[in-house]
Amino acid sequence: AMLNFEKKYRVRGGTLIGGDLFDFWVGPFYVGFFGVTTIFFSVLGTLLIIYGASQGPTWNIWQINIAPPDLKYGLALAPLKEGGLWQVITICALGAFGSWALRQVEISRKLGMGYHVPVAYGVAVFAYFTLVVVRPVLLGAWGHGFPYGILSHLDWVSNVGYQYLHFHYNPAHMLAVTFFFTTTFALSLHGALVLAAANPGRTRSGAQDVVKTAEHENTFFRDTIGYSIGTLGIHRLGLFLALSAGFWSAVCIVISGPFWTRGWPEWWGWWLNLPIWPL
Ligand code: BCL
Ligand code: UQ1
Repeated sequence: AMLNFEKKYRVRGGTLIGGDLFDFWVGPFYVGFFGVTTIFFSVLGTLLIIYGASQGPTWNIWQINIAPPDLKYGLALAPLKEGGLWQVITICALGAFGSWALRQVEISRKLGMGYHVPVAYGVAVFAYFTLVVVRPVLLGAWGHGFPYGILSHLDWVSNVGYQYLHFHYNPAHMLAVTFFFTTTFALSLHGALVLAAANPGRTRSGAQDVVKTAEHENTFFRDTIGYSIGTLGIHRLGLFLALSAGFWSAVCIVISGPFWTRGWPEWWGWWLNLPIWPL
């Protein structure tokens, strides 16, 4: 079923590749060339994960693990059951994530919108790409990628964290964590403010009040903290905070090893070494 206004937006064109060949919808979903490649890589990747699980010791969903190759394979292809599967699954994942981003671009073009959505999603893909490609390549072995499994990837994060003694001292990790927390704080303020304006309750005479406007939203924050960033501004701030969280996450892991090999607490020696401290 199509909503009455949908037809107007279901325009041909805007495709990046293949012209009209894949320019079609299935039910409510636009497919396109990159819809086809997304499905291809997702299905293949998922089947390979299930196959990998079948070759492992458990079907316990928490314990299933598909590990990257041993470090001895360096940056070469490994035998399928010794990390090769992880390598092919990684290619499928990147194929699917890249296809998904390009499908977002095609839909943005159809609708005459900016590319903000694919750019934002691209930052999450960039963080994943940094974990499984950039850092392993810089360190010289695919074995530095993280294993695919629920508990196993948590173990990897813990182990890699303690390898640098105390990951909370990683300055880029500090920024990433702070941006993640600030993002949730900003979104909670925004969600609360919008709902408060949209659900005004009753007036003092007991009648149902009408929905408030952006002027009331501005006034709330001017009364509270003397500043309102505005209805467009809060969305710009939210995008900036969220993208910064993903960006600094990628930075914090790519510098761990390729740039700094000792404990992160020790990195702060630069501070103690400033020539400003009395003997
Ligand atoms: Mg730490 C990383 C927070 C303690 C070691 N840590 C991170 C960051 C984040 C964070 C900043 C992970 C988010 C990220 O990369 O997003 N850490 C954090 C916090 C604490 C913390 C808040 C805390 O103590 C309160 N960390 C510690 C302790 C260390 C430690 C001190 C362990 C002992 N931390 C590490 C290590 C790492 C982190 C090591 C990292 O490698 C990681 C990091 O920065 O990685 C970059 C980015 C987002 C992504 C990577 C997701 C990408 C998603 C993709 C593109 C799409 C997926 C689609 C999906 C498959 C589809 C599913 C289909 C659905 C079912 C429909
Ligand atoms: C805000 O100022 C604003 O503009 C009216 C919003 O738009 C609806 C908001 O959601 C929020 C949270 C604020 C307040 C934010 C800051 C940074 C002062």
